Amino acid sequence: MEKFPTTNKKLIEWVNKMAKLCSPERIVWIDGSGGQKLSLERESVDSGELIRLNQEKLPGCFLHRTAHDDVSRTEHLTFICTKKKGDAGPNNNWMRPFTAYKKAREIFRGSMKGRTMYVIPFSMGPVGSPFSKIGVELTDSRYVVLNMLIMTRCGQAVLRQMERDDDFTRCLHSKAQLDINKRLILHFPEDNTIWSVGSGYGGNVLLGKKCLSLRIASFVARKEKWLAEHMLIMGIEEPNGHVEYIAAAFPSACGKTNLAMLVPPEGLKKKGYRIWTVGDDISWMRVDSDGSLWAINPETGFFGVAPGTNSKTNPNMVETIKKDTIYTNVLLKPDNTVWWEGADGEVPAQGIDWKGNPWKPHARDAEDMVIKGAHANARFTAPIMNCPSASFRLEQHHGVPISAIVFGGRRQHVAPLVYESFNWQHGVFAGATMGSELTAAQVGKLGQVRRDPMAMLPFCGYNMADYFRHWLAMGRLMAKPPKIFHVNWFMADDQGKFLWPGFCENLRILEWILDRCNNKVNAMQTPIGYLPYPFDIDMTGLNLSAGALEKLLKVDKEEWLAELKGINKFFGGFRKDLPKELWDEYNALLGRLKKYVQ
Ligand code: OXD
Ligand code: MN
Repeated sequence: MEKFPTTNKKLIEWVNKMAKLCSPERIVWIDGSGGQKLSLERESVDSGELIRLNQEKLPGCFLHRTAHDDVSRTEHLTFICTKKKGDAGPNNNWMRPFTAYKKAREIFRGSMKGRTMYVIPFSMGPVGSPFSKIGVELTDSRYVVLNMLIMTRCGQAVLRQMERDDDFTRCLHSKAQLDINKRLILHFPEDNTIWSVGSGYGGNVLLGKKCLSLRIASFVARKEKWLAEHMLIMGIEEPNGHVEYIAAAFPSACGKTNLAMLVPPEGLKKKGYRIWTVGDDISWMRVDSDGSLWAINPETGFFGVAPGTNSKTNPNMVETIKKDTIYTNVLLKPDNTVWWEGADGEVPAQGIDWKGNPWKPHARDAEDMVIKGAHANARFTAPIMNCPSASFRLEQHHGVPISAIVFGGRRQHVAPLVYESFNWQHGVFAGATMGSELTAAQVGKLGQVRRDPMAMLPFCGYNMADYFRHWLAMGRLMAKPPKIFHVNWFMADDQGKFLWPGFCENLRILEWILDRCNNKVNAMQTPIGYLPYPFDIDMTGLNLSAGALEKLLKVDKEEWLAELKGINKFFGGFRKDLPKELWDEYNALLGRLKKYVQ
């Protein structure tokens, strides 16, 4: 009989039951101590799971390589398992819970033979905060344990909390044989349970992240009347020293992480602006006793994309990942440091690529394709506390008050640089119709719009029509709801050249957003919402091409009428489930556009 460091009966029974299924050689409880972390790192290096990097240049840093077919989230193997299919909605893959458990049980059976099963008690959000949720992940992967130690609060403090509050999300993970044909990422929201098997990739196996904090949490949030969102949270310190907070949702590859920790451009820095990073990926938001929306970032780390990260695109991240970081699938340089496409400095003359093969620049594979040193989805896992712009409010149990919610997409045309919605319901419509054009990096027709409401399409753990209804209801719960905006950093001219420089210059638009929240500036009323007067955007030190700002702030009637056709088709997919309010917004916009004289 194992000795357990807890008296929580539910936990003991569940660990015993899962151990019986997976047959590990031993069970180790993660206590969150530095000593245990050091032993795990040592064991991982000995077993080859991690490579210790140059400790002078990159103290506390390691490199991990995944299996070649296990490099990103596998959405087609990800399921929401509710009793009724309609509860998962058209936005999710669905499997009957009985079938899902049965299928996965066959893969889990004996999968940890000869291995250690680690028990990781973790808290999403500050331990003990009424905002937070507790989970326990069982895993046979040391890489998972070491990543979870960065991404979440784990160990003794959580176990102590569990003596008081015995409810928790049961998260079971096994690498099993890392076989893509025996890989399943299963969510059982009705049982508060997640089972992930056959993968070693972060998004599939760090179960506190997408699986708990978005898919399961969104399901719970609807019942408990709060919001679990795929959003960054950032504080913008204004010249008067006051910090205002915004939450923003963008589909993948639209620069969420870069925005969350931007360094103000010179002119705005001089004025006195400064950014405080609360989170780059997930926001849990509740209506507090003051009638406003308050947000926490449930995580304690970044799991960011390495390629393209450099001192120009994200200087704060470059600082953050200089220590205590786990790199995954990047290039290893001869001096035991790392590199990726789009990193600072010279392209190395040689190295070991993400697959573990010798690499030289411009080398080509059998299909004559250039071999990348790092995988396009190579990652780093790093503590938020290492970030120079880390917010001083990260540990506050009620989080931060949200003044504005910002939605955005990647659109060459149609969506102007920024617009403000007329009210909450109109803002929900803007979020629900959000979309991005496919880039060369994605499967599909170039330029085709993929709708990704609130950037939650792969992460909403229930029927998205009900999710929209929940968003509408949340607006009615708030005495002072945040204003909702839509931004588009990616407008292009007819040659496809970006009209807006993006990156740190985006702060100029956030400044306008806050000025609107604080009633400091007027705006132009257009059919799609309020747009800035060009003179209200601080352009000091920025030379845009002639007429660019006017193009960026234009509402093109014909383009919007065409856009509405796409929205009509998208809404039609939800049939009678779509809330009537969204059709009302659709019809109202159509009416305003028809009357619009440009
Ligand atoms: C992520 C994603 O990994 O959104 O954060 O795909
Ligand atoms: Mn994300």
